[in-house]
Amino acid sequence: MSASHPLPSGVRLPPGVRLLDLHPPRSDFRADVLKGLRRAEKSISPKYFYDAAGSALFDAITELPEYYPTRTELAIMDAHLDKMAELAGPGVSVIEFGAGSGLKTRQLLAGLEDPIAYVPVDISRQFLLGSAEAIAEAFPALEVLPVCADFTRPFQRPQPDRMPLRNLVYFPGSTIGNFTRDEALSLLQVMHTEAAAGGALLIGVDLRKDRRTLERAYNDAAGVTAEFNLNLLERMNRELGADFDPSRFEHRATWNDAASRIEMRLVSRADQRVRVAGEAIDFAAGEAILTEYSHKYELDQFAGLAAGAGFTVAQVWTDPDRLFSVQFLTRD
Ligand code: AVJ
Repeated sequence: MSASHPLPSGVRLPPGVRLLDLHPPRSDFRADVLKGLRRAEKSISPKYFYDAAGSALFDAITELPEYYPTRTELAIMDAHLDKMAELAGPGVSVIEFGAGSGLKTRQLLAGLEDPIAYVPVDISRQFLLGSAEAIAEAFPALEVLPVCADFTRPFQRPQPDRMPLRNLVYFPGSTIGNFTRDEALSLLQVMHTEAAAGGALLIGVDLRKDRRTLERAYNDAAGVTAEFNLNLLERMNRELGADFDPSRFEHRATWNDAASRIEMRLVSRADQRVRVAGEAIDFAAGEAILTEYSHKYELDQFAGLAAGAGFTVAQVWTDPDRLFSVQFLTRD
């Protein structure tokens, strides 16, 4: 674990950016896929959606008329940035879980009073350096200290040259929704640790709403979400030498009210055998691969979960239709 580990050749850090490379285990796509496809209930983690094609498709999703979360969260940030900055106070170090796409992060950093440091944490060195570079350019006074680590486990925090008054953990996008309650609790516990004494968490949390709105958001008319889901099959073909025929699978996204989540699946249209990384995987007609959960919370349920990790909900902002929330959580 050394900050001076050599970077891959060709990577040059801009001035003001220092990478702390904690060498996260390269998530093993092949092993994870085979394990997931051998289960009685086949599944693949949603983290594997985001190769280059998948990331571009996700960007397209955020622009869809049916997909309300991204634009709603941005509008909430826009409307209440002053109050958020007031709660955060001056001289914070912003620790972002996941390398930000940029827009929301820039908005936040621009609104804060004299932020000391920006610490994006991501398992992908490539995304991390891309976002670090963009932020460093836009905010020359900010210390940009990317950390390459798996944020689901506690990690070593880099020490900014200037002492921050408190840490502000930032976790936008309702990415928390991808995790089951148990996983979400343990992730909140990691954020509690990283916020450190007197620190806070600013988090985007999507809210429970009617089935129609939710199922539309994940079954858009243009079929972009279907493409995003089916890209997982293409990715296995590209990277694992699999022979999936995407036309023989169907995108399905349904609201599970009891579990309060959207469940995304790829459903086999026929009995078929597919080869993945040299192994035969059989599908019965109608059999599915679970690819994503997207949990939606009631405010009191989320407050209960956060309390379990040691956080107090200090303030909640929502849009007029109460579709989405941005929440400011504090810890002692
Ligand atoms: C990025 C996990 C918040 O759950 O809404 C969008 C991903 N999946 N459409 C979500 C997603 C299908 C998104 N998150």
